[in-house]
Order: sequence, then structure tokens, then C-alpha cells
Amino acid sequence: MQKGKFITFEGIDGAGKTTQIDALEFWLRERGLEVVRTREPGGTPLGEKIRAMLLADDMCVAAETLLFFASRAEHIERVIVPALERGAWVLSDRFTDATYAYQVGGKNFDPAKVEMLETLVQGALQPFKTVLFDISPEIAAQRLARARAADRFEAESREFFRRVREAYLDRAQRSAERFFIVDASREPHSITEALLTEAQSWI
Ligand code: T5A
Repeated sequence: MQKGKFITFEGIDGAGKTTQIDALEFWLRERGLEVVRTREPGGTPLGEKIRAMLLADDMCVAAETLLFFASRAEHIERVIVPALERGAWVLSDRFTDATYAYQVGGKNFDPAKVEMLETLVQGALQPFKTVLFDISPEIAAQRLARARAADRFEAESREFFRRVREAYLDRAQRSAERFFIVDASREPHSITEALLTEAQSWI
């Protein structure tokens, strides 16, 4: 029986997740709770090597999907499950919803294949809550253009990110009890306020 809480953060590239995860991490630590902050792809030494390949190297969508799940298998086994068993709060910047949004929604990969991999790699593990930072691809692209050079995913078209956004919203609608959707186009402080108000009900 896991004692901790597994929270994931999702949204299209440039939605502004990082700033808000920082705020939630600080808020939880102030309450004396153990927090494990992690990310996908990545989160382990092997996962970080896989991340470097995924963000830079051209590959077919099947290979891409398998690499995301390889990184995830290592992440679950070595980081997420041990932390949850200790009673920690695990805050993961992206998890399997991203595979449904990007590879299935964005790149038309077969959802039945993702479901098979999800069962194989995760078993019954699912996030306790998922925060979806919802924003238009136009605003997200403006933020990223100001912030840094684009990686392989960030260089995708507006139409691609429109499909990814729709796929996220569709998943949120199907699992309404798990998802908390925030309007990520607002000012950072007002997003933080909404997130921390919601987080009070998770403790
Ligand atoms: N991926 C991942 C898949 O395709 N399938 C999968 O299964 C998984 C797990 C990961 C990539 O991999 C893909 C998705 C991704 O494309 P990444 O670099 O980790 O790559 O990408 P992100 O997780 O998207 O991280 P980003 O840093 O790109 O996005 P964030 O964290 O959402 O954005 P953030 O916080 O860096 O903010 C971007 C800019 O906006 C500003 C920030 O200061 C920054 O400059 N900003 C705001 N500006 C105005 N108003 C606000 N409210 C703002 N909030 C932030």
C-alpha cells in the first residue's frame, strides 16, 4: 500500500509548468512533507540519457514511444515507487498523459499500443492528481521564443500543438476526478493561487 501522493504536471511546451511546480514544492516542504521532484523523460541517470536522444535525434514514432516507456519503467522502479512507499509526495513534470497527448494526439500513434505499454510498465500505478496547464499554442510559442532555442518537440507546428492540446483536454474530460485544469495564460501569481488553493484539498 503506497502512503505518498503522486502528482503529475502536463501541458503543451511553454505552458509554464516549471514555475508552478517550484511554488507547489515550496508550499509542501513548508508543511514538513517530503517532496521528490522529478521529470519525464528523465528522472534517473539512464532516463536522462534517453531524454537527450529523444529531444535531439530523429526517429520514427514507434521508437520514440518505446523510448519514453523505457525511461518511464526505470523512473517508476527506481524513483517513483520507492518514494511513494516512504510516504513522499512525488511531483513529476510529465508522465503517461504526455504520451497520449504527443504521440497519439500529435503524431497519430495507435492508442491501443500505448495502452498495452502502459499496462506493461505501470501495472496499476496512476497519478493521484494531474494538473493540466491549458494554453493556446500561440501564447506558448511566444513564451518559448523569448526563452530559448527550440528542441525537436518544440519545433513542431502550431497545428501539431493544437492536436496535443485537444488530446490533453479530451483525457481530462474522461478522467475529470483526477485532472485539475488551470488556465495557464494568466499571470504566474494568479496561477499559483489557483494551484495552491486546489492543493489544500489533496493533503
Ligand atoms: N514528451 C514527453 C512526449 O512527447 N511524450 C512523453 O511521453 C513525454 C513524457 C519534454 C518533451 O517531451 C515531450 C513533451 C516535451 O516536448 P521538456 O524540455 O521537458 O521536453 O519540455 P517541457 O516539459 O514542455 O518543459 P518546458 O520548459 O518547455 O515547458 P514549461 O515547463 O511548461 O514552461 P516554462 O515554465 O519553462 O516556461 C516557459 C517560458 O514561459 C515563461 C517562463 O519564464 C519561460 O520563459 N512563463 C510565463 N510567461 C508569462 N506568464 C506565465 N504565467 C508564465 N509562466 C512561465
